[in-house]
Amino acid sequence: MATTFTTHRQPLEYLGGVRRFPVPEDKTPWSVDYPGYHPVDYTAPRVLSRPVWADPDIRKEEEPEKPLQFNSLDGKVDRKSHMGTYQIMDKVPRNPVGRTGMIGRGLLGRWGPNHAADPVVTRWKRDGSGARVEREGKPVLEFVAVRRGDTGAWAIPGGMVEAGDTVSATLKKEFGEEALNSLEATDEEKRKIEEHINHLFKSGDKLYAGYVDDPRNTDNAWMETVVFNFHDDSGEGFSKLNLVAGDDAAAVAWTEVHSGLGLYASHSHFVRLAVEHRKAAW
Ligand code: RP5
Repeated sequence: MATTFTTHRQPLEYLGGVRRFPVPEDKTPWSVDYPGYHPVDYTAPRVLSRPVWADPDIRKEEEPEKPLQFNSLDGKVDRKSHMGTYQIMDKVPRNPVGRTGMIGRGLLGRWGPNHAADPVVTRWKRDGSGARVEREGKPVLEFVAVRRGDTGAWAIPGGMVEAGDTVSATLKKEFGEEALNSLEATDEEKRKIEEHINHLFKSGDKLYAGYVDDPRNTDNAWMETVVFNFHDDSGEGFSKLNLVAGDDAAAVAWTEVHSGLGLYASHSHFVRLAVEHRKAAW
């Protein structure tokens, strides 16, 4: 299945009550002239307050202490894009997919790519006798989904790669925090969770690395991710996990995979990639 990226299907109402400038589908690509384009300029106050995960406001600062090194590894911050070299226009990166109706960073901390990692954790759906359930001759998958606290949408329990962290550490950390509530576990429980995850996440298959059609994207800041599939073929491993929603997840559940899943951002597409990889029912 080909991946198609859009920016025009994102809701006009941005999280936090700001409204994007509406961009018609045919005006999304930068290659199309659009003299009437007046994007709203928005960066959330939370981002401007300079938490550790946010860059300085380089459009306003005459001389930022140390210029950001776009399209490269900038100290501990990876500013390279999976999409190739992105352009810098008027000091700031330009979304490689097209116009979003908003300039600034919105809710995102980094100018340019904001890197995330997404673990698609799967097992086969089984009936009471333990036999695999099939649909149209193909086995049915289940995956661990979380309900996001911000939009309320169901999603893969992924998260941002923090400066200096690796994708594989982020995959484990985010799954532990969002699906197993490791943040609120006792030291002994934490040790067990870590042991479990290290074992279960020992071998994963990379499904995707690239742009995410995330509702927070702007013309100057966008989400990218690396997606891995961790699959429990026997049903013996992951089934023992005690799923408890934690961190910014409002709920967590093993969820049957099918074509009607309406997940957050590009997550239905990522789950579909796992389905194709496992030759499962859709
Ligand atoms: C999505 O946002 C990614 O695919 C990932 O699942 C998520 C990371 O952001 P947070 O969940 O940390 O907000 O674009």
